[in-house]
Amino acid sequence: MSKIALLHGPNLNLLGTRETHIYGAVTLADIDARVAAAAAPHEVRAFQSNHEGALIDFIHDARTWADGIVINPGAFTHYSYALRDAIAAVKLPTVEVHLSNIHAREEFRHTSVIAPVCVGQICGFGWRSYLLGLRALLDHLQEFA
Ligand code: CA2
Repeated sequence: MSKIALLHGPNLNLLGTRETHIYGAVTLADIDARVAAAAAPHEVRAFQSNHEGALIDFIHDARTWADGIVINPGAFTHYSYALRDAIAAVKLPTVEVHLSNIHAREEFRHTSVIAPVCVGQICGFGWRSYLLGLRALLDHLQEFA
């Protein structure tokens, strides 16, 4: 069985309470529960932080127990070279996910500095982006790990 680290970046703890027209009405706890249910019998350990360093620490620690990472880096997607370096350093297969279609939004969201160190990126499917990202990661692990 695989162990999956599920990471959520800044402000995603507010999901379901504000900006529901963009991000949907589903809460982060709902997403974690849906991902965990879809992943069974694989194990998912979820973590959200508004702090870059805390996300980086979690990624470093994941090196000791995880087989792969699903991450929604939030706005860090667009500028955090530190998060990118952490993902590259641990060498765990990583799938980047986004609720919204970042390529159809403001110009600054079109760039991901995280995507080049990921297996792939899924965006635009609301909370289902997480399920698609999980499926893609599990298939990748089965084929290549
Ligand atoms: O579409 C996504 O999943 C994003 O990663 C969400 C980030 C945004 O900065 C990225 O460009 C795309 C923002 C997350 C903010 O989440 C909120 C949730 C509820 C209320 C306010 C913000």
